[in-house]
Amino acid sequence: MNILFFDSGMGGLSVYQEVRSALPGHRYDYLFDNAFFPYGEQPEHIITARCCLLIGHLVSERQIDLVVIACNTASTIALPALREQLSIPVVGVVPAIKPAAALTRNGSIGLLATPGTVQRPYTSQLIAQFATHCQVLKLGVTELVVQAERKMAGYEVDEQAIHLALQPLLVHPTPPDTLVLGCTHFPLLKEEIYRLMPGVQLVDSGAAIAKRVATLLKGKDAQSVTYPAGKAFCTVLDQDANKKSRILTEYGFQSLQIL
Ligand code: DGN
Repeated sequence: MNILFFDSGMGGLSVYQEVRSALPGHRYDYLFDNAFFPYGEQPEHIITARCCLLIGHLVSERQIDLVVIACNTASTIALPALREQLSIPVVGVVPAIKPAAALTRNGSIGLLATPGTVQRPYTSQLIAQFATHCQVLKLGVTELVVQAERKMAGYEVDEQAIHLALQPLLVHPTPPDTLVLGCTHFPLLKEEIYRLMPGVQLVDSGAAIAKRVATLLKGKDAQSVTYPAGKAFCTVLDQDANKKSRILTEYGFQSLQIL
C-alpha cells in the first residue's frame, strides 16, 4: 500500500516513525507545506485550501491508498473537506485528551498545541466529551514548533525559549501532572520538555494513529512485496531544505522534491 503523511513541517515525522515501525511493509511518502509554515498561525480557509490542493494532487500522482494528516492544526479544521474530496481513507491526528484524562492523578492536564488548535471548536468538543472532570490548561505555542524545526535542521535548540514558552504551566498553582502534546512537532522535543517538567506524563497520538492505520489496512499488507522507499516532497526550497533533506534520508525517504 502507498501511504502519504502530511504536515506543514517536519513534525509529522514523529507520527510517521510510529506508524512505519508498526507497519514496515508499505511505501511511505512525506509531504510538508513549508511555503505556508507555520499552519498554527494561518487562517482556517487557507489551511483547508492548501490541504485539498496539495494532497489531492499527490494522491493521484503517486497512487496513494491512505493519507495521514500528521498535523493537529490541519486535522481539527480540514478533515471534512478532505474526506469529501478523496475516495480513500483519511486519518487525522487530534489532541490525545481522552487518554490524558484517564491518566491524570491530580486532575490537571496541560494541552500544548498551536494557537490554531487550542482555539478550535473541535478541541473544545474533545475536552467537553472526555475531560469534564479535569482542569485543562490550554497553551498555544508557536515557539516550540520553531524550536522543533531547528532541531530537525541540525541547529542547537534554545532551551531558554522553551522554558519561557512553558512558563504559564510551570507557575500555575495546580501544575499539570499530564501534558498532551497536541502538535506533532512536540514529541521531537520530548527530552527538552521533560527536563523542564520532570515527572510529567507526556501523551501524544502516535501509537493510537499506528493502531488506526493498522485497522484500516488489515488484510492489505502484501507481505511478499518489497516496497521501494518513498519520496519526501516540500512546497518551497527554503534555506534549510538541504539539511532537512539529509534528515529525511535518515528517516528512510529516497529524496526531497519540490511539489
Ligand atoms: N505539526 C503541526 C500540528 O500538529 O499542529 C503544527 C505545525 C505548524 O505549522 N505550526
